[in-house]
Amino acid sequence: MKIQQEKISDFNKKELENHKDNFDFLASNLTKNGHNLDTILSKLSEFQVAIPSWALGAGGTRFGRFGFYGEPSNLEEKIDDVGILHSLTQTAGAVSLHIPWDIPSDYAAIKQKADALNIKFDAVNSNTFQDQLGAKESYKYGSLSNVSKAVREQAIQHNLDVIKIGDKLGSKALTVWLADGSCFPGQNNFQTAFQNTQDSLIDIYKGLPEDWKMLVEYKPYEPNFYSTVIQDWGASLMLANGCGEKAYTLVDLGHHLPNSNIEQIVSILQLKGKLGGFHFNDSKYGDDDLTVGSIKPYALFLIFNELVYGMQNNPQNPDLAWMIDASHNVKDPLEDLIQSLEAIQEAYAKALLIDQDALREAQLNNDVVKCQEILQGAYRTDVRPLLEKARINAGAVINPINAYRALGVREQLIKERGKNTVATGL
Ligand SMILES: [Mn+2]
Repeated sequence: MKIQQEKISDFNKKELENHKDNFDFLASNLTKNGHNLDTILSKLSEFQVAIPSWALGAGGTRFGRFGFYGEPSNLEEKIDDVGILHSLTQTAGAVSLHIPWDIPSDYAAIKQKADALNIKFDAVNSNTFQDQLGAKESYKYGSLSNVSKAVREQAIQHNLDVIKIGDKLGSKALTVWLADGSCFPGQNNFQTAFQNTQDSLIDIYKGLPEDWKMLVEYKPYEPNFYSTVIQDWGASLMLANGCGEKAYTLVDLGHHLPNSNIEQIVSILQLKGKLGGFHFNDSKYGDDDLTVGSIKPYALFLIFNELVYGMQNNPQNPDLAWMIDASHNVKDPLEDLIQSLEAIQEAYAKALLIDQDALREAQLNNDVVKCQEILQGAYRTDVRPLLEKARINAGAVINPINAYRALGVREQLIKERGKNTVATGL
């Protein structure tokens, strides 16, 4: 299914008047306060977030999985779904593949399909947290950190294969997330596991093409509940530094212990030029993978404040790989992703409204109240008309959820794919 441009224009006609009233009111206030709307709008249009292939179907829990009708059952259909998201929002111009779930059977055809929908291939993700059918070695006790050299070699080879697949599609980064760790005290020697991981990552790093990055993702616990080899940003940064300048730390919002100051982590990583990628989601308790901005929107805004500061002040840090890493158990996955994309744009837009000069001055004067007023003044602004305007400028719809429903996208997908399709993934 492909959404035709004329349907988007028709849909926008119905909502244009309402949008214009709201936008004019906001625009005149912002302009009065010295903001350059064109700059903000073009930054919003440029900000593209990758959709991971595994988020297009229903996710599961440890207790069960409830499918969602009309899910994509192969890579072609997954790219079609990202195409739908991108035509409605014009902010989802990339897909992040997971190998072995998404190995193309025809590379040229897949590339052609993605090109036609204006979708790029973002970082590719390896998988050494599951055993694959017919694999000689098992990852039950770890992959890159395993005490067995044969297991480590199999896991290294898998990552090298993933790089080759990504390279054929035009990806420029490999994301490594390891489930490696231990469930009980004494099970692992921490130092051996860490050193094995470092050595394995160096072997993978040697296989990176010149213009590629390696992104090392961390997570404190789960599936191992006593220790994880790459448990925090410090471990990730040490491993990245041990590999070389093309290796970076990747921050996933859900991969922190409760109440961690994530904005401070991303800030310092950018100062050191070592923040490579970012995974968006939200959580109440742990790695809940809920819709972005659904639980802690102010925390997301504070993180964006630091990201915006870093993008403006840290040329030593490369452009980031942005991705949504969420899972959908009760919502239509595409509606959920539209809500996440909106929340990301909203937090970004609010962070762009922060008067950085005034904030710096208030900080220099130790005017704590003023600092808070500046941040919260930006946060309390309803920026939704700005996002609508950015979407109109980019040829997307004013209100993506309304359009998705009015156009009967899910009904059409069910008609095309049937009710019982199951997306590969978790
Ligand atoms: Mn992640």
